[in-house]
Amino acid sequence: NQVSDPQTSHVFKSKLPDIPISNHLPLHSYCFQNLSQFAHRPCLIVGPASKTFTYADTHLISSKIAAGLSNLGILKGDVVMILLQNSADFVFSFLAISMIGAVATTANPFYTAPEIFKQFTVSKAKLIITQAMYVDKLRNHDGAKLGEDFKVVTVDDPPENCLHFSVLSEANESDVPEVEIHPDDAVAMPFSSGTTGLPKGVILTHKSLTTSVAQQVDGENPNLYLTTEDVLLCVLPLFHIFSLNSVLLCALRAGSAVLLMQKFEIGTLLELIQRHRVSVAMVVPPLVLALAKNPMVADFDLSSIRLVLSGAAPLGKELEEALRNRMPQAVLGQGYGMTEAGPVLSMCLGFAKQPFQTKSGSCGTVVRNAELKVVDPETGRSLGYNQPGEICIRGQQIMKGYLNDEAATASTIDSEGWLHTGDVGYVDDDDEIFIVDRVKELIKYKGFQVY
Ligand code: 4UW
Repeated sequence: NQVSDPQTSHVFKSKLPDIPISNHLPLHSYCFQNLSQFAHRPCLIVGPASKTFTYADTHLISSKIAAGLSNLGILKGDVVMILLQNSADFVFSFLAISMIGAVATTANPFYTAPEIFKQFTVSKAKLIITQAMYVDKLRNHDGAKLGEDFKVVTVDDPPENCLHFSVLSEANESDVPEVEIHPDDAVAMPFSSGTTGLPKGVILTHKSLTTSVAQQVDGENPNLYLTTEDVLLCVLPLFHIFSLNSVLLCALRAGSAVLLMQKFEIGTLLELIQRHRVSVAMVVPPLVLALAKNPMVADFDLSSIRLVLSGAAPLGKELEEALRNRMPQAVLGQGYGMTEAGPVLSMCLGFAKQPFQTKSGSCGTVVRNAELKVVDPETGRSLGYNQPGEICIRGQQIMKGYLNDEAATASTIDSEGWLHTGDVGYVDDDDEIFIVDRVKELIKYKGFQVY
């Protein structure tokens, strides 16, 4: 699937045909486009108590929160920080922010106070949705006063000067303001250091995220085939784009159920997989290690798992084989993502509705409706099959740019629209991508960026 292009001699495409993508829709409208077909099916299952919200519940509560945010003065284009572990409130808040045309900046609650405050200041967030235990990280920085210069809403008992989440969740859903959302408006702003320097705000638009989700789960033969019968494991943190996009948003679009776990604990994880018959597990290599090697796994029935998708860091062949021995019924494969790329560049075609044969160690094939090339870092020329170079991607899913950082944007997305990943890899004869190295400053610990 290598095609000629006048400017670049080698461009790789998916083996799946391009499809029409509804990326004119706002993200929440796109995700809920088929809602009437599964309104009464489970959408969110919150473990270990297993409280379940249907699709109709999820849509209604998100609409109430959208109205509540608007009542608190949040307008189209304003930034709201979500500083939460995985929870139903995270999901409702994210969708609500989309509904009013605001922008969600998601942050890791385990970051230090200065790290959180940097993201908060740079993104100019007007409001933070968090838990009481993290509020101390938000006090007394650079003179910005909690409750006066910015508002804090907590999902549990609010500390001094904070509001309770019920001010949002008990609002009247008919008060959601009518806003006109353009496909190029920002909806999410995760922070990433990219190929160089400190973390920067990555502007992901409605168009970026709808395109990315469609590239995965839309079409007659979706690259990642999910159904309303599937239960997806959501233990990876939703503040990271992998889980937000490839678990939550893809599940919502397809009508699958999402099993939310606040944190990773092997015993609880295994018990929940067994109890809820989890069918699709999105994981990172340290989780593959636990599933492949932990002796407790033998005590649980994991036969419901039909698909394991690993990403965010390299997965060794040996580890992949070890997991295959434990879960012979499941298709194992990888996805390759980067926050700035919207995020998915490639995904295993073994996950398709009509699957392809794939090789272990591969990061999948470039997603449909996108172009990928491999560039020689010395000469800038694009390379053919089996020759390693810097991986570049082009398509409507990539970020709009970095917030207030034209220089970093220009050094990442070139004048022809190619996003340079800083990853070194090659495409083999079967169009499968193998990552071999990085030419960027980034290192990763358990899939998290360390800059
Ligand atoms: N193998 C080797 C991989 C791989 C990898 C990523 O934190 P960020 O910016 O973003 C991510 C996103 C991962 C992701 C998103 C959606 C998805 O479906 C999926 O598939 C499972 C994965 O990690 O870090 C980006 C950097 O992480 C490395 C690579 O260096 C990339 O530039 N990376 N995936 N499969 N390395």
